[in-house]
Amino acid sequence: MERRPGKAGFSLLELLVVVVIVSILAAILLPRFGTTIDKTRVARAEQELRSLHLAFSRVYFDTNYYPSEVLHASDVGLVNKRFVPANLLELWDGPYLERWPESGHPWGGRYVYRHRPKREFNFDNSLGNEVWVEMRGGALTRRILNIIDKQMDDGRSGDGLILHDGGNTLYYFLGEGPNWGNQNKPR
Ligand SMILES: [Ca+2]
Ligand SMILES: [Ca+2]
Repeated sequence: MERRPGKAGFSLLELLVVVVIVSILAAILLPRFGTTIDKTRVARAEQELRSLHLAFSRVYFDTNYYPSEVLHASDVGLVNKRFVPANLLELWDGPYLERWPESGHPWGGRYVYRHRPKREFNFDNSLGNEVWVEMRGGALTRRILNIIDKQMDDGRSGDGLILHDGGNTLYYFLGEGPNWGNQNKPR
């Protein structure tokens, strides 16, 4: 049988070339693909944080108070008014948000509303009226939180209006003011 060295050798070479090209492409494209996913998620998280900020600012503007924290409740008074005190029901002009992001943030954890003392967010010298939203848990990493801090704040984890620690929780400052539960205390 006549051997066709040219053809057989070329096929092997072709195969090798294809393998090399595929590995190079994978090396180039896979990290980019990963970054693209991150960018999309980062954009969604930033949009959700801004929506929450706006909604809480509007409910504060209307009722003169921020909602109180409610244990185990996600929506504390932006969508549903069941936690609004009776004397403020007339001022509540919601819903301020179409729905609370129940499915959580883009990396699988939750958004949590906080109204409690936080020294780092005490800008009015009255400790205890600090209000913020936490983005916590899931597959959050220090890198993701750094990107968000850079894009929405000052890029420093321990300073400014966005703080984060350990790559697991982001604290997003919303404002300062009394809440529905302490509306009789001095402002
Ligand atoms: Ca304060
Ligand atoms: Ca910061």
